[in-house]
Amino acid sequence: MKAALKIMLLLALSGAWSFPCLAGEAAEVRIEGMQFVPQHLKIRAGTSVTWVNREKRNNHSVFFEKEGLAESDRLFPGETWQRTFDQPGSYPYVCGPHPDMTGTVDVEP
Ligand SMILES: [Cu+2]
Repeated sequence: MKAALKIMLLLALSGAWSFPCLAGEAAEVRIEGMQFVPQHLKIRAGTSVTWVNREKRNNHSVFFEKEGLAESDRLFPGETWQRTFDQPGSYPYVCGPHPDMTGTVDVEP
């Protein structure tokens, strides 16, 4: 019994038991070094993704151009932009002023 408790405690401490809740999850994409990090983000449906501009000077945007959505406002250093993904699918995006900056959000059911 004591050993079992010890193992449970170790598992809890190691993070093995930290289950993400499925609804209302949050994820973050950093913008730094002229890149979206991570460039390919995998999330569950219902997750809100926040893009954070971690640059010192450059401003960027988040533009889901292929969906025909409006480009986000320009994100200056320290600013954020958020979108919630309720439908499964693959969502490619670019940075408006820097079309070479690309990223994808893959939304799983
Ligand atoms: Cu950019």
